[in-house]
Amino acid sequence: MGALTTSSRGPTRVVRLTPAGRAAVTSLLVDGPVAIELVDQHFHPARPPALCDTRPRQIRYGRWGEPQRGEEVVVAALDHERVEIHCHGGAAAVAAIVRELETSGAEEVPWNEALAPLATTTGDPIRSAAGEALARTTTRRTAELLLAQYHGALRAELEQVLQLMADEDGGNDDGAKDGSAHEGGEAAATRLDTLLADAPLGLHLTEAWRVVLAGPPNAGKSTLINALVGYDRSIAHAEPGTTRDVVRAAAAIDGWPIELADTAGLRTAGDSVEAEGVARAEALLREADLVVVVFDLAEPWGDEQAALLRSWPEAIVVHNKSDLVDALLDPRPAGLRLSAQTGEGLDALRQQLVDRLVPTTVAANQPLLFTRQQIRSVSAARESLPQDPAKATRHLRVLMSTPQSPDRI
Ligand SMILES: Nc1nc2c(ncn2[C@@H]2O[C@H](COP(=O)(O)OP(=O)(O)OP(=O)(O)O)[C@@H](O)[C@H]2O)c(=O)[nH]1
Ligand SMILES: [Mg+2]
Repeated sequence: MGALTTSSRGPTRVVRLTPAGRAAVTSLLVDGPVAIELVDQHFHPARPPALCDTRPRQIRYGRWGEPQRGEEVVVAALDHERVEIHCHGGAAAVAAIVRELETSGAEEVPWNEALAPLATTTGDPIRSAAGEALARTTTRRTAELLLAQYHGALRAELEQVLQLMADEDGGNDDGAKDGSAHEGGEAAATRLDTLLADAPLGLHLTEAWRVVLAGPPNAGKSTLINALVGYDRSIAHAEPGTTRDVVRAAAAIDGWPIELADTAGLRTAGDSVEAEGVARAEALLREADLVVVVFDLAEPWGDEQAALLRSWPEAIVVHNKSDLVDALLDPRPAGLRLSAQTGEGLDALRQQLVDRLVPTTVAANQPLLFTRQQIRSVSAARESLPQDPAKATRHLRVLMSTPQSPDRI
C-alpha cells in the first residue's frame, strides 16, 4: 500500500488506512519528512537494531509506548518518510497510537483526504479510485479484483481501446478508410461494450448485492437467513408474524458480498406493527437485486401463495421444511426444495444465488469499471465512437487523467 501515500512534503501526517471497527488489524501510515523519527520515539523493537537503522521494507515486531507492556505492533518503514504501523484493530488501541503520534507533532488526516491529491501527483485517477475502493471492499475476492484494477488492468484495457481508435482515426485522415482501420473501430466498440456489460459487477465490488427473503408468515425465512449467514441474526419462532421489521445480515457467498434482508411475513391480516413491517418489506423488495420467496412445504398451496408468486415473477422460489414431507403432496410451482433447519439443499440455493447475481465467469485480472463516473465516461465514449472517434478518445482520456473526487464516484 506504499503507493497510497502522497508526496506532499508538509507536516508529517498519520492516516488510518483501515476502516474503523471493521478489521481485526488496523493499518496506519505515517507519512512526511520526520515519519521514521516520530515512530522511533514510541516503537520498541523486540530485538535491535532501532527502526532508523533497519533496511527499508523490513518487517519489525515490537511494542508501542513501553518496551515490556506496550501494545504489540508490527512496523515497516517503506523509506525514511513513510512508515506503516499495523496494530490490534480495537478502537482504543488505535486511538492511543494516533494520539501519541499527534503529541509528538504528527497531524491526523482522514484517509480519503490523504488519497485525494494522489490523482494529481501520480496522474492516475483509476489507481487512486481503486485504492479508495479497496478500503471499502469486504471480501477477499472483491479485494483481489480491485487490486487488479489498482495494478492497471482497467488502465491497460483502456489504453488498448485508445490504440484501436487511433488506428481507426488514422484511416479517416488518409481519406481512405482501409479495412483494418475500420476493424480497429469495431474492435474498440466491442471491448467497450464488454466493459459496460460487466460494469454492474464492478460496482458490486464495493456495494453488496441486496437479496431479500420474502414469503408467508412462518415459512422459515428467518431460519433460512440464519442458516445462510451461519449465526442467529434473526429471531425464528413457531409463532407466525415473528419478524416485524427488516433484519439485515452481511454474508459472503462464493466470495461475493451479499446483504441478506429478512422481512416480515407477507399477509393481509395482522396487527398494525406487523402491517408496518409488511409495508417496509414491500418497499425493500422493490429495490432488491434479487428476491427469494420462501414457502412452507407443510402448508397447503393456496391462492395467497399463488398471488405472492405472481408479484415476484423473477424470484428464486424456495419450498422450505423438506425434512417434514417426503414428496410434494400438492401441485405447486417448481422451486428449490430445502430444509433451513437441517441444511439439506442449502448449497444448491447458494449456487442459484451466485448464478443469478454473477452470471458471467470472472477472471482474477479482468478489467472492470468500478465507479459510476468511470461508467459514465465509457458510456459517453461508446456513444460517440461510431461517428466521432476523436470525441470518444477525449472521453477516455479524461477518465484516465482527471482526478475523481470520492463523493462523485
Ligand atoms: N421442520 C422444520 N422447521 C422449520 C424449518 N425452517 C423453519 N422452521 C420452523 O418454522 C417456524 C417458523 O420459522 P421462522 O424462521 O421464524 O419463520 P419466518 O418465515 O421468519 O416467520 P415470520 O417472521 O413469522 O414471518 C419455526 O418454529 C422454525 O423452527 C425447516 O426447514 N424444517
Ligand atoms: Mg421471521
